[in-house]
Amino acid sequence: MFIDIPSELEAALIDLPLPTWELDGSFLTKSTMERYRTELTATPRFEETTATLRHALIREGGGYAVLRLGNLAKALGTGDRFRRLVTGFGAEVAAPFSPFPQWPLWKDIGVKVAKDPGKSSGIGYNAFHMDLVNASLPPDYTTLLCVRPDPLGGGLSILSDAHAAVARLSEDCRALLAESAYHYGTFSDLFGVGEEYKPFPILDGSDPGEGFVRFTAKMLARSDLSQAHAESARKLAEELVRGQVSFMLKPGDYLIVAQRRFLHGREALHGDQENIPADDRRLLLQLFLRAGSTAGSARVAGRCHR
Ligand SMILES: O=C(O)CCC(=O)C(=O)O
Ligand SMILES: [Fe+2]
Repeated sequence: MFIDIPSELEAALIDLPLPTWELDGSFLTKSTMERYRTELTATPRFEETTATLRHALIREGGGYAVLRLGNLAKALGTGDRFRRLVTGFGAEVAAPFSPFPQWPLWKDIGVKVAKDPGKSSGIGYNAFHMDLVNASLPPDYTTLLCVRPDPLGGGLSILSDAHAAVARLSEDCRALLAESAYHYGTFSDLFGVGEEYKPFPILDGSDPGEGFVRFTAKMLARSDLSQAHAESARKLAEELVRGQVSFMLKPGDYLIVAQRRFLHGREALHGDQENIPADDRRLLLQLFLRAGSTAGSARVAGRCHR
């Protein structure tokens, strides 16, 4: 689901100087959200564009969208002015926040050649997962803003409808996935995402769009699971790959993923990343969104939930 920005909106946004944002703890303040909304809704076709965006995220079978902001990135660069506009778009979906104390709001996902290649910032295949899988309240949305793609052409984004994948599994397999028998990773010092959840069930019986399919395929290689549980997790991972879509994010593309619906990951970067100067390497910026406490998400809830 790719959403282009109408040219009259682009032109207006290029001339719109949004003020610096303020944080209240790890969340964007309500007053910043209101100020951004007031400024942005005065631009032509902004509301219709964000309505399209919200619909892509909550319609049946939906759950991700890419806002194409490349012309804005070209005109403004990818510094503060551009980031304020993108934060304003994010805030129209749900409340922006940072679970990581060391990152102000946006977190850099660069390329670290020495890191576990299968993890964030690694150079390898980043298998299907949800972000903050081992938190009791993971972010409702994870969002990725592309500053620079891999200059060697790798790093396709991959997405898969988690509930559709689960629906293709046998009942026995689903019963195993509903047991509190899975764990992954460490947990410390995180804001706004509840407590550590360990062990957790992958399935909690809720409907698409409501509960999470609490899964990361990274647990297959990195967590000690019983044979039966590992086997059912492997089957889910296979179904996710069977149903995947993949695409290359271009500079200025803003990917928003509803974590209650879709899981995400990344194909390996290409070639010899060590030989790419650090300033030319792939760079994404990550921002998380919490639904339920904003006018934006209230509008979503009003239209599509009971
Ligand atoms: O590198 C990417 O495209 C995705 C990274 C990711 O999913 C993460 O850091 O959580
Ligand atoms: Fe991720």
